[in-house]
Amino acid sequence: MSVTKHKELLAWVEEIQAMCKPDEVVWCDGTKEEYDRLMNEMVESGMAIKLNEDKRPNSFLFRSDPSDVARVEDRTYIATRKQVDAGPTNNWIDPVELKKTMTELYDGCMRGRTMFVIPFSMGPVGSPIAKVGIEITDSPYVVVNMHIMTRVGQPVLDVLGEDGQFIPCLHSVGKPLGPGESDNGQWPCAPIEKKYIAHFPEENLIWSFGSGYGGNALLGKKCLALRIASALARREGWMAEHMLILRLTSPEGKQFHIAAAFPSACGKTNLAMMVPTVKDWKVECIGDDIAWMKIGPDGTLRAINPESGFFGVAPGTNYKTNPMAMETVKENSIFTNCVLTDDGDIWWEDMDYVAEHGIDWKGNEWTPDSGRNGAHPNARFTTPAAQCPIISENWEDPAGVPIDIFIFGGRRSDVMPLVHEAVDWDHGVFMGASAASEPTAAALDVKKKIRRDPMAMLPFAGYNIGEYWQHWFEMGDKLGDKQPKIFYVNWFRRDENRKFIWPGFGENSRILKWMCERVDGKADAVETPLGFMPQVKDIDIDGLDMDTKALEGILEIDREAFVSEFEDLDEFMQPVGDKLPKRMKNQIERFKDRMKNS
Ligand code: GTP
Ligand code: SPV
Ligand code: MN
Repeated sequence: MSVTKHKELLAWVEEIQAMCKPDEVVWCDGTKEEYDRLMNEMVESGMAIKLNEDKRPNSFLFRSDPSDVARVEDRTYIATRKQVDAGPTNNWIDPVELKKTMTELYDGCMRGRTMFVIPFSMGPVGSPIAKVGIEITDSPYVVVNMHIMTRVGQPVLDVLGEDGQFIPCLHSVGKPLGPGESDNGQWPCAPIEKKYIAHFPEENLIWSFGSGYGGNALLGKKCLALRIASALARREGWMAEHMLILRLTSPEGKQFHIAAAFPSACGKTNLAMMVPTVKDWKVECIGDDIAWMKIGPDGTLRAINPESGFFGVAPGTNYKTNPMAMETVKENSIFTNCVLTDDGDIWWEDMDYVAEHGIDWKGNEWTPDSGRNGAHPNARFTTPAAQCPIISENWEDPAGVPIDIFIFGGRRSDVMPLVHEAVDWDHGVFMGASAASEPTAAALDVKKKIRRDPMAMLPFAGYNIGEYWQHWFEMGDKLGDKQPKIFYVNWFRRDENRKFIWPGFGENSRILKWMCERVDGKADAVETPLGFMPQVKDIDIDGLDMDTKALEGILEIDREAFVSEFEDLDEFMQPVGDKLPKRMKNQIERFKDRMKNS
Protein backbone atom coordinates (compact mmCIF):
# COMPACT_ATOMS: atom_id res chain seq x y z
CA MET A 1 0.00 0.00 0.00
CA SER A 2 1.33 3.36 -0.92
CA VAL A 3 1.14 6.19 1.64
CA THR A 4 1.83 8.90 -0.94
CA LYS A 5 1.15 9.67 -4.59
CA HIS A 6 4.23 11.88 -4.81
CA LYS A 7 5.89 10.46 -7.93
CA GLU A 8 9.31 11.98 -7.35
CA LEU A 9 9.39 10.74 -3.75
CA LEU A 10 8.27 7.24 -4.72
CA ALA A 11 10.89 7.13 -7.45
CA TRP A 12 13.63 8.25 -5.04
CA VAL A 13 12.65 5.65 -2.43
CA GLU A 14 12.69 2.94 -5.11
CA GLU A 15 16.05 4.07 -6.36
CA ILE A 16 17.56 3.98 -2.85
CA GLN A 17 15.99 0.61 -2.16
CA ALA A 18 17.55 -0.79 -5.31
CA MET A 19 20.95 0.62 -4.29
CA CYS A 20 20.95 -0.25 -0.56
CA LYS A 21 19.09 -3.58 -0.87
CA PRO A 22 17.34 -3.71 2.51
CA ASP A 23 15.28 -6.75 3.53
CA GLU A 24 12.18 -4.59 3.77
CA VAL A 25 10.95 -1.02 3.53
CA VAL A 26 8.81 0.66 6.20
CA TRP A 27 7.17 4.07 5.80
CA CYS A 28 7.13 5.78 9.19
CA ASP A 29 3.87 7.27 10.44
CA GLY A 30 5.21 9.08 13.50
CA THR A 31 2.67 7.48 15.85
CA LYS A 32 3.19 6.41 19.44
CA GLU A 33 2.46 2.84 18.35
CA GLU A 34 5.37 3.01 15.93
CA TYR A 35 7.66 4.46 18.61
CA ASP A 36 6.67 1.80 21.12
CA ARG A 37 7.02 -1.02 18.61
CA LEU A 38 10.53 0.04 17.58
CA MET A 39 11.62 0.58 21.19
CA ASN A 40 10.30 -2.87 22.15
CA GLU A 41 12.20 -4.43 19.29
CA MET A 42 15.40 -2.63 20.27
CA VAL A 43 14.99 -3.65 23.92
CA GLU A 44 14.53 -7.25 22.81
CA SER A 45 17.57 -7.19 20.58
CA GLY A 46 19.70 -5.72 23.40
CA MET A 47 20.27 -2.39 21.62
CA ALA A 48 18.20 -0.40 24.12
CA ILE A 49 17.72 -0.70 27.87
CA LYS A 50 14.36 0.22 29.29
CA LEU A 51 14.85 2.36 32.40
CA ASN A 52 12.98 1.75 35.64
CA GLU A 53 9.37 2.78 34.91
CA ASP A 54 8.94 4.25 38.42
CA LYS A 55 12.11 6.33 38.17
CA ARG A 56 12.09 7.40 34.54
CA PRO A 57 8.82 6.48 32.79
CA ASN A 58 8.91 5.54 29.13
CA SER A 59 12.65 6.21 28.87
CA PHE A 60 15.50 4.26 27.35
CA LEU A 61 19.28 4.07 27.43
CA PHE A 62 21.51 3.36 24.44
CA ARG A 63 25.26 2.77 24.33
CA SER A 64 27.00 3.68 21.11
CA ASP A 65 30.20 2.22 19.77
CA PRO A 66 33.24 3.92 21.42
CA SER A 67 34.32 5.08 17.96
CA ASP A 68 30.93 6.69 17.27
CA VAL A 69 30.27 9.22 20.01
CA ALA A 70 30.16 12.66 18.36
CA ARG A 71 30.13 14.56 15.09
CA VAL A 72 33.06 13.82 12.79
CA GLU A 73 34.12 17.12 11.23
CA ASP A 74 37.04 15.62 9.29
CA ARG A 75 34.57 13.36 7.49
CA THR A 76 31.96 16.06 6.80
CA TYR A 77 31.84 17.43 3.24
CA ILE A 78 30.27 20.23 1.27
CA ALA A 79 30.26 18.98 -2.31
CA THR A 80 29.73 21.87 -4.69
CA ARG A 81 30.75 21.86 -8.35
CA LYS A 82 33.36 24.53 -7.67
CA GLN A 83 35.52 24.22 -4.57
CA VAL A 84 35.40 27.96 -3.95
CA ASP A 85 31.68 27.67 -3.29
CA ALA A 86 32.37 25.40 -0.30
CA GLY A 87 35.12 27.78 0.79
CA PRO A 88 38.24 27.34 2.90
CA THR A 89 36.48 26.20 6.08
CA ASN A 90 34.70 23.19 4.59
CA ASN A 91 36.05 19.84 3.40
CA TRP A 92 35.36 19.55 -0.28
CA ILE A 93 35.17 16.71 -2.80
CA ASP A 94 33.82 17.03 -6.32
CA PRO A 95 30.15 15.94 -6.17
CA VAL A 96 30.46 13.46 -9.03
CA GLU A 97 33.47 11.81 -7.44
CA LEU A 98 31.93 11.79 -3.96
CA LYS A 99 28.71 10.26 -5.24
CA LYS A 100 30.72 7.58 -7.01
CA THR A 101 32.64 6.71 -3.83
CA MET A 102 29.52 6.75 -1.70
CA THR A 103 27.40 4.79 -4.19
CA GLU A 104 29.91 1.96 -3.88
CA LEU A 105 29.59 2.14 -0.10
CA TYR A 106 25.79 2.29 -0.25
CA ASP A 107 25.59 -0.69 -2.62
CA GLY A 108 23.96 -3.44 -0.55
CA CYS A 109 24.70 -1.58 2.71
CA MET A 110 21.24 -2.26 4.18
CA ARG A 111 21.29 -6.03 3.65
CA GLY A 112 19.72 -7.80 6.61
CA ARG A 113 18.14 -4.54 7.79
CA THR A 114 14.90 -2.60 7.50
CA MET A 115 14.93 0.61 5.49
CA PHE A 116 12.78 3.26 7.16
CA VAL A 117 11.35 6.19 5.23
CA ILE A 118 10.77 9.11 7.62
CA PRO A 119 8.73 12.08 6.36
CA PHE A 120 9.56 14.98 8.68
CA SER A 121 8.96 18.69 8.97
CA MET A 122 11.46 21.20 10.31
CA GLY A 123 9.18 23.83 11.78
CA PRO A 124 5.46 23.43 12.50
CA VAL A 125 3.81 21.26 9.80
CA GLY A 126 2.51 23.45 7.01
CA SER A 127 4.07 26.70 8.31
CA PRO A 128 5.37 28.93 5.51
CA ILE A 129 8.81 28.88 7.14
CA ALA A 130 8.88 25.08 7.58
CA LYS A 131 10.75 22.71 5.26
CA VAL A 132 9.93 19.09 4.57
CA GLY A 133 12.65 16.46 4.59
CA ILE A 134 12.51 12.75 3.93
CA GLU A 135 15.12 10.74 5.79
CA ILE A 136 15.80 7.23 4.64
CA THR A 137 17.69 5.30 7.30
CA ASP A 138 18.47 1.74 8.35
CA SER A 139 18.70 2.76 12.02
CA PRO A 140 15.63 2.35 14.24
CA TYR A 141 17.52 4.47 16.82
CA VAL A 142 17.46 7.32 14.30
CA VAL A 143 13.72 6.83 13.77
CA VAL A 144 12.83 7.14 17.47
CA ASN A 145 15.13 10.15 17.89
CA MET A 146 13.60 11.83 14.82
CA HIS A 147 10.15 11.28 16.37
CA ILE A 148 11.25 13.55 19.23
CA MET A 149 13.49 16.03 17.39
CA THR A 150 11.21 16.69 14.40
CA ARG A 151 7.56 16.41 13.40
CA VAL A 152 7.18 13.01 11.72
CA GLY A 153 4.39 11.32 9.88
CA GLN A 154 1.41 11.33 7.56
CA PRO A 155 0.54 15.05 8.03
CA VAL A 156 3.92 15.82 6.48
CA LEU A 157 3.13 13.68 3.44
CA ASP A 158 -0.26 15.38 3.24
CA VAL A 159 1.43 18.79 3.13
CA LEU A 160 3.76 17.47 0.43
CA GLY A 161 0.81 16.38 -1.72
CA GLU A 162 1.71 15.00 -5.13
CA ASP A 163 4.40 17.42 -6.12
CA GLY A 164 5.57 19.42 -3.08
CA GLN A 165 9.27 20.05 -2.51
CA PHE A 166 11.26 17.94 -0.09
CA ILE A 167 14.90 17.60 0.93
CA PRO A 168 16.12 14.01 0.46
CA CYS A 169 18.31 12.83 3.35
CA LEU A 170 19.89 9.40 2.96
CA HIS A 171 21.46 7.71 5.96
CA SER A 172 22.98 4.31 6.59
CA VAL A 173 24.95 3.05 9.55
CA GLY A 174 27.09 1.31 6.95
CA LYS A 175 27.07 -2.18 8.37
CA PRO A 176 25.22 -4.75 6.28
CA LEU A 177 24.35 -8.04 7.96
CA GLY A 178 25.07 -11.47 6.51
CA PRO A 179 22.35 -14.14 6.34
CA GLY A 180 21.23 -14.97 9.88
CA GLU A 181 23.62 -12.41 11.34
CA SER A 182 22.41 -9.86 13.91
CA ASP A 183 23.94 -6.86 15.69
CA ASN A 184 23.81 -8.80 18.93
CA GLY A 185 23.02 -5.65 20.81
CA GLN A 186 26.15 -3.92 19.48
CA TRP A 187 25.81 -0.41 18.04
CA PRO A 188 26.33 -0.71 14.28
CA CYS A 189 28.59 1.74 12.44
CA ALA A 190 31.41 1.81 9.92
CA PRO A 191 35.09 2.51 10.60
CA ILE A 192 36.14 6.16 10.49
CA GLU A 193 37.67 6.03 6.99
CA LYS A 194 34.33 4.88 5.59
CA LYS A 195 32.30 7.56 7.33
CA TYR A 196 31.00 10.34 5.09
CA ILE A 197 28.63 13.12 6.12
CA ALA A 198 28.03 14.62 2.68
CA HIS A 199 26.03 17.64 1.57
CA PHE A 200 25.18 18.64 -1.98
CA PRO A 201 23.78 22.15 -1.45
CA GLU A 202 23.31 22.77 -5.18
CA GLU A 203 20.69 20.03 -5.27
CA ASN A 204 19.51 20.21 -1.62
CA LEU A 205 20.66 16.66 -0.99
CA ILE A 206 22.21 14.94 2.04
CA TRP A 207 24.05 11.60 2.03
CA SER A 208 25.37 10.27 5.31
CA PHE A 209 27.17 6.96 5.73
CA GLY A 210 28.81 5.05 8.53
CA SER A 211 27.79 6.84 11.75
CA GLY A 212 24.65 6.42 13.84
CA TYR A 213 25.35 9.28 16.27
CA GLY A 214 23.73 12.69 16.73
CA GLY A 215 24.31 15.28 14.06
CA ASN A 216 25.89 12.65 11.79
CA ALA A 217 22.68 10.65 11.65
CA LEU A 218 19.68 12.76 12.74
CA LEU A 219 19.83 14.53 9.41
CA GLY A 220 17.14 17.13 10.10
CA LYS A 221 19.43 18.85 12.58
CA LYS A 222 22.90 20.01 11.54
CA CYS A 223 22.79 18.64 7.97
CA LEU A 224 19.41 20.02 6.89
CA ALA A 225 18.55 22.81 9.34
CA LEU A 226 22.04 24.33 9.24
CA ARG A 227 24.28 23.25 6.35
CA ILE A 228 21.66 22.91 3.62
CA ALA A 229 19.39 25.59 5.12
CA SER A 230 22.20 28.15 5.46
CA ALA A 231 22.93 27.84 1.74
CA LEU A 232 19.22 28.05 0.92
CA ALA A 233 18.79 30.99 3.30
CA ARG A 234 21.46 32.98 1.53
CA ARG A 235 19.86 32.38 -1.85
CA GLU A 236 16.43 33.28 -0.45
CA GLY A 237 17.43 36.17 1.84
CA TRP A 238 16.95 34.72 5.33
CA MET A 239 19.20 33.22 8.02
CA ALA A 240 19.75 29.71 9.42
CA GLU A 241 21.92 29.96 12.52
CA HIS A 242 23.34 27.78 15.32
CA MET A 243 21.41 29.76 17.94
CA LEU A 244 19.18 29.26 20.91
CA ILE A 245 16.09 31.46 21.17
CA LEU A 246 14.73 32.75 24.47
CA ARG A 247 12.27 35.32 25.73
CA LEU A 248 13.18 37.47 28.71
CA THR A 249 10.38 39.44 30.34
CA SER A 250 11.16 42.41 32.59
CA PRO A 251 9.31 43.12 35.84
CA GLU A 252 7.32 45.75 33.89
CA GLY A 253 6.19 43.04 31.49
CA LYS A 254 8.32 44.12 28.53
CA GLN A 255 9.43 41.19 26.36
CA PHE A 256 12.90 40.87 24.86
CA HIS A 257 13.79 38.08 22.46
CA ILE A 258 17.37 36.90 22.40
CA ALA A 259 19.14 34.62 19.92
CA ALA A 260 22.57 33.39 20.97
CA ALA A 261 25.25 31.51 19.04
CA PHE A 262 27.78 29.58 21.12
CA PRO A 263 29.83 26.72 19.72
CA SER A 264 28.82 23.12 20.43
CA ALA A 265 28.81 22.32 24.16
CA CYS A 266 29.34 25.99 25.13
CA GLY A 267 26.06 26.70 26.88
CA LYS A 268 23.13 27.17 24.47
CA THR A 269 20.80 24.61 26.07
CA ASN A 270 21.65 25.96 29.51
CA LEU A 271 21.03 29.60 28.62
CA ALA A 272 17.88 28.77 26.65
CA MET A 273 16.05 27.45 29.71
CA MET A 274 17.82 29.16 32.59
CA VAL A 275 16.12 30.17 35.79
CA PRO A 276 17.15 33.81 36.25
CA THR A 277 18.57 34.94 39.56
CA VAL A 278 17.70 38.60 38.91
CA LYS A 279 14.53 39.41 40.76
CA ASP A 280 11.23 39.38 38.87
CA TRP A 281 12.73 38.73 35.43
CA LYS A 282 11.29 35.71 33.64
CA VAL A 283 12.81 33.41 31.00
CA GLU A 284 10.87 31.31 28.53
CA CYS A 285 12.48 28.88 26.13
CA ILE A 286 11.75 28.83 22.41
CA GLY A 287 14.67 26.78 21.09
CA ASP A 288 18.06 25.51 22.25
CA ASP A 289 20.17 24.93 19.15
CA ILE A 290 18.92 26.28 15.82
CA ALA A 291 17.15 29.46 14.71
CA TRP A 292 15.62 30.14 11.30
CA MET A 293 15.05 33.85 10.88
CA LYS A 294 13.23 35.91 8.26
CA ILE A 295 12.39 39.55 8.07
CA GLY A 296 8.68 39.81 8.91
CA PRO A 297 6.00 42.07 7.45
CA ASP A 298 6.74 44.62 10.21
CA GLY A 299 10.43 44.70 9.29
CA THR A 300 11.61 42.91 12.45
CA LEU A 301 13.70 39.76 12.31
CA ARG A 302 11.39 36.85 13.13
CA ALA A 303 12.86 33.64 14.53
CA ILE A 304 11.46 30.13 14.70
CA ASN A 305 12.93 26.97 16.19
CA PRO A 306 12.75 24.34 13.43
CA GLU A 307 13.16 21.48 15.91
CA SER A 308 10.67 19.90 18.32
CA GLY A 309 13.08 18.36 20.82
CA PHE A 310 16.36 18.93 22.61
CA PHE A 311 19.42 16.78 21.90
CA GLY A 312 21.31 18.06 24.91
CA VAL A 313 24.68 17.49 26.54
CA ALA A 314 24.02 15.35 29.65
CA PRO A 315 27.18 15.76 31.79
CA GLY A 316 27.05 18.91 33.88
CA THR A 317 23.25 19.04 33.80
CA ASN A 318 21.76 19.08 37.31
CA TYR A 319 19.11 20.81 39.40
CA LYS A 320 21.46 23.68 40.21
CA THR A 321 22.87 24.34 36.73
CA ASN A 322 19.82 23.51 34.62
CA PRO A 323 16.73 22.57 36.64
CA MET A 324 14.40 23.00 33.65
CA ALA A 325 16.34 20.44 31.62
CA MET A 326 16.22 18.04 34.58
CA GLU A 327 12.44 18.47 34.68
CA THR A 328 12.18 18.01 30.90
CA VAL A 329 14.03 14.67 30.89
CA LYS A 330 11.93 13.17 33.71
CA GLU A 331 10.09 10.92 31.24
CA ASN A 332 9.63 10.02 27.57
CA SER A 333 13.33 10.57 26.90
CA ILE A 334 16.18 8.76 25.22
CA PHE A 335 19.62 8.74 26.86
CA THR A 336 22.77 7.88 24.99
CA ASN A 337 26.10 6.95 26.62
CA CYS A 338 25.08 7.67 30.22
CA VAL A 339 25.68 5.48 33.28
CA LEU A 340 23.02 2.88 34.11
CA THR A 341 22.50 2.92 37.87
CA ASP A 342 21.72 -0.15 39.97
CA ASP A 343 18.11 0.98 40.37
CA GLY A 344 17.61 1.19 36.61
CA ASP A 345 17.96 4.94 36.19
CA ILE A 346 20.62 7.01 34.42
CA TRP A 347 23.46 9.07 35.85
CA TRP A 348 26.22 11.30 34.53
CA GLU A 349 29.10 13.36 35.89
CA ASP A 350 28.03 16.37 37.96
CA MET A 351 24.46 15.22 38.40
CA ASP A 352 23.05 16.27 41.78
CA TYR A 353 24.40 13.25 43.64
CA VAL A 354 27.26 10.81 43.15
CA ALA A 355 26.16 7.38 41.98
CA GLU A 356 27.78 4.66 44.04
CA HIS A 357 27.88 2.01 41.40
CA GLY A 358 26.58 1.35 37.91
CA ILE A 359 27.38 0.29 34.38
CA ASP A 360 29.36 2.89 32.43
CA TRP A 361 28.76 4.07 28.86
CA LYS A 362 30.96 1.27 27.55
CA GLY A 363 28.94 -1.38 29.39
CA ASN A 364 31.51 -2.02 32.14
CA GLU A 365 31.14 -2.03 35.92
CA TRP A 366 31.78 1.44 37.26
CA THR A 367 32.19 3.16 40.63
CA PRO A 368 33.32 6.73 41.40
CA ASP A 369 36.72 5.22 42.27
CA SER A 370 37.16 3.67 38.83
CA GLY A 371 39.29 6.63 37.86
CA ARG A 372 37.35 7.30 34.66
CA ASN A 373 34.14 8.98 33.58
CA GLY A 374 31.00 6.90 33.86
CA ALA A 375 29.20 8.83 31.12
CA HIS A 376 30.89 9.91 27.89
CA PRO A 377 31.58 13.69 27.95
CA ASN A 378 29.30 13.99 24.89
CA ALA A 379 26.57 11.76 26.38
CA ARG A 380 23.21 13.22 25.38
CA PHE A 381 19.52 13.23 26.19
CA THR A 382 16.82 13.40 23.51
CA THR A 383 13.70 14.92 24.98
CA PRO A 384 10.50 16.59 23.73
CA ALA A 385 10.64 20.42 23.84
CA ALA A 386 6.98 20.49 24.82
CA GLN A 387 7.91 18.87 28.15
CA CYS A 388 10.10 21.82 29.18
CA PRO A 389 8.26 23.55 32.05
CA ILE A 390 9.21 26.99 30.74
CA ILE A 391 8.65 26.40 27.04
CA SER A 392 7.07 29.57 25.66
CA GLU A 393 3.44 29.38 24.61
CA ASN A 394 4.62 30.90 21.32
CA TRP A 395 7.32 28.34 20.63
CA GLU A 396 5.46 26.88 17.67
CA ASP A 397 4.07 30.17 16.38
CA PRO A 398 4.70 30.01 12.61
CA ALA A 399 5.21 33.80 12.57
CA GLY A 400 8.22 33.50 14.90
CA VAL A 401 9.34 35.91 17.62
CA PRO A 402 11.00 39.30 16.94
CA ILE A 403 14.71 39.22 17.82
CA ASP A 404 16.02 42.21 19.81
CA ILE A 405 19.44 40.88 20.76
CA PHE A 406 22.09 38.66 19.21
CA ILE A 407 24.79 37.17 21.42
CA PHE A 408 27.98 35.52 20.24
CA GLY A 409 30.47 33.76 22.44
CA GLY A 410 32.76 30.88 23.14
CA ARG A 411 34.67 29.09 25.82
CA ARG A 412 37.85 30.95 26.72
CA SER A 413 39.79 30.49 29.98
CA ASP A 414 41.46 33.84 29.43
CA VAL A 415 41.62 36.92 27.16
CA MET A 416 37.92 37.42 26.41
CA PRO A 417 36.10 39.50 29.06
CA LEU A 418 32.70 38.57 30.46
CA VAL A 419 30.73 40.77 28.08
CA HIS A 420 31.06 43.50 25.47
CA GLU A 421 28.71 45.21 23.06
CA ALA A 422 29.17 46.09 19.41
CA VAL A 423 29.19 49.78 18.51
CA ASP A 424 27.16 49.04 15.37
CA TRP A 425 25.98 46.18 13.14
CA ASP A 426 29.19 45.81 11.12
CA HIS A 427 31.24 45.73 14.30
CA GLY A 428 28.89 43.06 15.65
CA VAL A 429 29.33 40.95 12.52
CA PHE A 430 33.08 41.21 13.01
CA MET A 431 32.70 40.16 16.66
CA GLY A 432 30.77 37.08 15.58
CA ALA A 433 33.19 36.32 12.77
CA SER A 434 36.20 36.47 15.07
CA ALA A 435 34.63 34.30 17.81
CA ALA A 436 36.91 31.60 19.11
CA SER A 437 36.59 28.76 21.57
CA GLU A 438 38.37 25.93 23.29
CA PRO A 439 37.29 22.63 21.73
CA THR A 440 34.71 20.40 23.44
CA ALA A 441 33.65 16.76 23.29
CA ALA A 442 30.88 17.53 20.77
CA ALA A 443 33.24 16.91 17.84
CA LEU A 444 35.73 14.08 17.73
CA ASP A 445 38.48 15.63 15.74
CA VAL A 446 39.27 19.18 16.84
CA LYS A 447 42.94 19.29 17.71
CA LYS A 448 43.60 23.00 18.20
CA LYS A 449 43.85 24.56 21.64
CA ILE A 450 41.78 27.52 20.52
CA ARG A 451 39.90 27.50 17.30
CA ARG A 452 38.08 30.26 15.49
CA ASP A 453 34.41 29.36 15.29
CA PRO A 454 32.70 32.27 13.51
CA MET A 455 29.09 32.67 14.65
CA ALA A 456 29.47 29.10 16.08
CA MET A 457 28.96 28.07 12.44
CA LEU A 458 32.44 26.84 11.45
CA PRO A 459 31.25 23.22 11.12
CA PHE A 460 27.78 24.20 9.89
CA ALA A 461 27.96 26.95 7.26
CA GLY A 462 27.09 25.09 4.06
CA TYR A 463 28.90 27.50 1.72
CA ASN A 464 31.84 29.88 1.47
CA ILE A 465 32.42 31.55 4.84
CA GLY A 466 33.31 34.88 3.17
CA GLU A 467 29.96 34.91 1.41
CA TYR A 468 28.31 33.92 4.68
CA TRP A 469 29.77 37.05 6.31
CA GLN A 470 28.72 39.17 3.36
CA HIS A 471 25.20 37.79 3.82
CA TRP A 472 25.29 38.90 7.47
CA PHE A 473 26.32 42.44 6.44
CA GLU A 474 23.54 42.56 3.87
CA MET A 475 20.92 41.32 6.31
CA GLY A 476 21.92 44.25 8.51
CA ASP A 477 21.33 46.65 5.61
CA LYS A 478 17.89 45.16 5.02
CA LEU A 479 16.99 45.35 8.70
CA GLY A 480 17.99 49.02 8.98
CA ASP A 481 16.70 50.50 12.22
CA LYS A 482 15.20 47.11 13.15
CA GLN A 483 18.68 45.56 13.57
CA PRO A 484 19.08 43.56 16.78
CA LYS A 485 21.85 44.83 19.07
CA ILE A 486 24.90 42.54 19.09
CA PHE A 487 26.86 41.38 22.16
CA TYR A 488 29.69 38.95 22.92
CA VAL A 489 29.98 36.94 26.13
CA ASN A 490 32.44 34.58 27.78
CA TRP A 491 31.10 32.71 30.83
CA PHE A 492 34.22 30.57 30.99
CA ARG A 493 37.10 32.63 32.41
CA ARG A 494 39.19 30.61 34.89
CA ASP A 495 41.42 31.52 37.81
CA GLU A 496 44.92 30.23 38.52
CA ASN A 497 43.39 27.04 39.98
CA ARG A 498 41.43 26.45 36.76
CA LYS A 499 38.20 27.29 38.62
CA PHE A 500 35.50 29.20 36.74
CA ILE A 501 35.51 32.80 37.95
CA TRP A 502 31.98 33.70 36.86
CA PRO A 503 29.26 31.53 38.49
CA GLY A 504 27.38 31.19 35.18
CA PHE A 505 24.05 29.46 34.55
CA GLY A 506 21.15 31.37 36.23
CA GLU A 507 23.56 34.18 37.16
CA ASN A 508 24.00 34.87 33.44
CA SER A 509 20.61 36.60 33.71
CA ARG A 510 22.46 39.56 35.29
CA ILE A 511 24.28 40.09 32.02
CA LEU A 512 21.15 39.54 29.92
CA LYS A 513 19.38 42.15 32.05
CA TRP A 514 22.14 44.66 31.31
CA MET A 515 21.75 43.90 27.60
CA CYS A 516 17.99 44.52 27.71
CA GLU A 517 18.57 47.79 29.52
CA ARG A 518 21.08 48.76 26.82
CA VAL A 519 18.40 48.07 24.21
CA ASP A 520 16.09 50.38 26.16
CA GLY A 521 18.81 52.99 26.57
CA LYS A 522 18.63 52.65 30.36
CA ALA A 523 22.03 51.18 31.25
CA ASP A 524 25.47 52.76 31.14
CA ALA A 525 28.56 51.46 29.43
CA VAL A 526 32.07 52.69 28.76
CA GLU A 527 33.60 52.75 25.31
CA THR A 528 36.69 50.53 25.06
CA PRO A 529 38.82 49.21 22.19
CA LEU A 530 36.56 46.13 22.17
CA GLY A 531 33.31 48.08 22.07
CA PHE A 532 30.95 49.10 24.87
CA MET A 533 31.46 47.41 28.23
CA PRO A 534 29.67 47.63 31.56
CA GLN A 535 31.43 48.54 34.77
CA VAL A 536 30.53 46.62 37.92
CA LYS A 537 28.10 49.39 38.90
CA ASP A 538 26.14 48.87 35.66
CA ILE A 539 25.40 45.22 36.44
CA ASP A 540 22.72 44.14 38.90
CA ILE A 541 24.80 42.25 41.48
CA ASP A 542 22.14 42.19 44.16
CA GLY A 543 22.50 38.83 45.91
CA LEU A 544 25.45 37.74 43.76
CA ASP A 545 27.90 35.77 45.82
CA MET A 546 31.09 36.89 44.14
CA ASP A 547 34.07 39.03 45.00
CA THR A 548 33.71 42.43 43.30
CA LYS A 549 37.43 42.43 42.51
CA ALA A 550 37.06 39.14 40.64
CA LEU A 551 34.17 40.60 38.66
CA GLU A 552 36.21 43.70 37.87
CA GLY A 553 38.97 41.39 36.70
CA ILE A 554 36.82 39.70 34.06
CA LEU A 555 35.52 43.06 32.86
CA GLU A 556 39.02 44.26 31.99
CA ILE A 557 40.82 44.13 28.66
CA ASP A 558 44.30 42.68 28.46
CA ARG A 559 45.61 44.60 25.44
CA GLU A 560 48.76 42.56 25.06
CA ALA A 561 46.79 39.36 24.93
CA PHE A 562 44.65 40.88 22.19
CA VAL A 563 47.65 41.88 20.14
CA SER A 564 48.73 38.24 20.11
CA GLU A 565 45.20 37.37 18.95
CA PHE A 566 45.76 39.40 15.76
CA GLU A 567 48.10 36.82 14.34
CA ASP A 568 45.67 33.98 14.89
CA LEU A 569 42.83 36.03 13.42
CA ASP A 570 44.85 36.97 10.34
CA GLU A 571 45.84 33.37 9.84
CA PHE A 572 42.19 32.38 9.95
CA MET A 573 40.95 35.14 7.64
CA GLN A 574 43.77 34.86 5.08
CA PRO A 575 42.48 31.76 3.18
CA VAL A 576 39.13 33.50 2.64
CA GLY A 577 41.02 35.54 0.05
CA ASP A 578 38.90 37.45 -2.47
CA LYS A 579 35.75 36.38 -0.71
CA LEU A 580 36.63 38.32 2.43
CA PRO A 581 34.11 41.18 2.43
CA LYS A 582 35.54 44.71 2.27
CA ARG A 583 33.47 45.57 5.29
CA MET A 584 35.18 42.78 7.23
CA LYS A 585 38.62 44.07 6.20
CA ASN A 586 37.63 47.50 7.48
CA GLN A 587 36.53 46.04 10.77
CA ILE A 588 39.78 44.10 11.21
CA GLU A 589 41.82 47.22 10.58
CA ARG A 590 39.71 49.29 12.94
CA PHE A 591 39.98 46.64 15.62
CA LYS A 592 43.78 46.53 15.40
CA ASP A 593 43.92 50.26 15.41
CA ARG A 594 41.77 50.65 18.48
CA MET A 595 43.71 48.00 20.39
CA LYS A 596 47.06 49.55 19.61
CA ASN A 597 46.30 53.22 19.68
CA SER A 598 43.30 54.21 21.74
P1 GTP B 1 25.38 21.69 21.76
O1 GTP B 1 24.13 20.91 22.06
O2 GTP B 1 26.56 20.83 21.52
O3 GTP B 1 25.20 22.67 20.65
O4 GTP B 1 25.79 22.46 23.13
P2 GTP B 1 25.20 23.71 23.90
O5 GTP B 1 25.78 24.96 23.35
O6 GTP B 1 23.73 23.62 23.99
O7 GTP B 1 25.86 23.53 25.38
P3 GTP B 1 25.17 23.16 26.76
O8 GTP B 1 24.20 24.20 27.23
O9 GTP B 1 24.65 21.78 26.68
O10 GTP B 1 26.42 23.21 27.75
C1 GTP B 1 27.54 22.37 27.58
C2 GTP B 1 28.31 22.27 28.86
O11 GTP B 1 28.70 23.57 29.32
C3 GTP B 1 27.52 21.62 29.99
O12 GTP B 1 28.33 20.70 30.68
C4 GTP B 1 27.16 22.78 30.87
O13 GTP B 1 27.03 22.40 32.22
C5 GTP B 1 28.29 23.78 30.66
N1 GTP B 1 27.81 25.17 30.82
C6 GTP B 1 26.71 25.71 30.25
N2 GTP B 1 26.53 27.00 30.64
C7 GTP B 1 27.54 27.28 31.49
C8 GTP B 1 27.91 28.45 32.23
O14 GTP B 1 27.26 29.51 32.21
N3 GTP B 1 29.05 28.35 32.99
C9 GTP B 1 29.79 27.21 33.04
N4 GTP B 1 30.88 27.21 33.80
N5 GTP B 1 29.47 26.09 32.37
C10 GTP B 1 28.37 26.12 31.60
C1 SPV C 1 26.39 20.20 18.30
O1 SPV C 1 27.43 19.54 18.22
O2 SPV C 1 26.38 21.44 18.08
C2 SPV C 1 25.13 19.54 18.69
C3 SPV C 1 25.12 18.08 18.80
O3 SPV C 1 24.12 20.20 18.86
S1 SPV C 1 24.92 17.29 17.26
O4 SPV C 1 23.51 17.11 17.01
O5 SPV C 1 25.59 15.99 17.37
O6 SPV C 1 25.49 18.10 16.21
MN1 MN D 1 24.53 22.43 18.66
